[in-house]
Amino acid sequence: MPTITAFATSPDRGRGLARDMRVRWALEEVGLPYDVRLLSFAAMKEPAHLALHPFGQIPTYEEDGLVLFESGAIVLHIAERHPGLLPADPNGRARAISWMFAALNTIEPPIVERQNAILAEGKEAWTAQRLPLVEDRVRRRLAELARHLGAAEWLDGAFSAADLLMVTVLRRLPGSGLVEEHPNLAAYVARGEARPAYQRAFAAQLAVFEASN
Ligand code: GTB
Repeated sequence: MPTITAFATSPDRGRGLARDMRVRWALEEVGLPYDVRLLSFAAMKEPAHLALHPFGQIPTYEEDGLVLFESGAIVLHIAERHPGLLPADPNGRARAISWMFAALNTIEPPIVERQNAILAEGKEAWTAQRLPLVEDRVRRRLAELARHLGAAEWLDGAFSAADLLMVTVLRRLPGSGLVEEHPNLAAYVARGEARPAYQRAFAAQLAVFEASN
């Protein structure tokens, strides 16, 4: 049984915004039971955890002597070894992997930049000027994504690890109204969240937060 790591007390207060959520969801989609080791912020920076994760973060993934970090790599590892998260045909699989990278490499960076502008730099005098620029970068990517998605249910055919990652990335804009500017994107996120595997993963991380309070 794999073991993953997660925040002992998540700063998102159980809203499933930290990156263990995407790993939990992937494990639930393929029906793989898992253990969770909860870490404090201090424990993440101690040698025992740094031996698993060079940057002292969550999530990590341990299974039969294999240690992985980076949520995208972990989800890809799970998807490659268990049916249900990647198409069987090689071209469809390659396209799904392109979309996994797009979620993490093209869509997530401006979203993280916006989050940093608000949470880490919100008190700086220049944030009021900079934030609209940062939000425009997010808007541009969301408009492009919405145009690609159109009326489709998922990014490329059946639900895949790409949708799993993209939905978790889009969920990092709570209360901003940015996703809601595109009704098809809002419906896409809602479709992801309605999946039974998502709901089990969400409930599991929420239970951790509730137990810590
Ligand atoms: N690229 C890595 C990956 O995809 O796995 C990034 C991992 C990462 O950023 N981990 C964060 C972490 O361990 C948690 S998820 N941070 C502690 C540290 O760096 O010391 C990022 C996150 C944190 C909190 C919220 N939130 O409160 O809403 C959302 C997302």
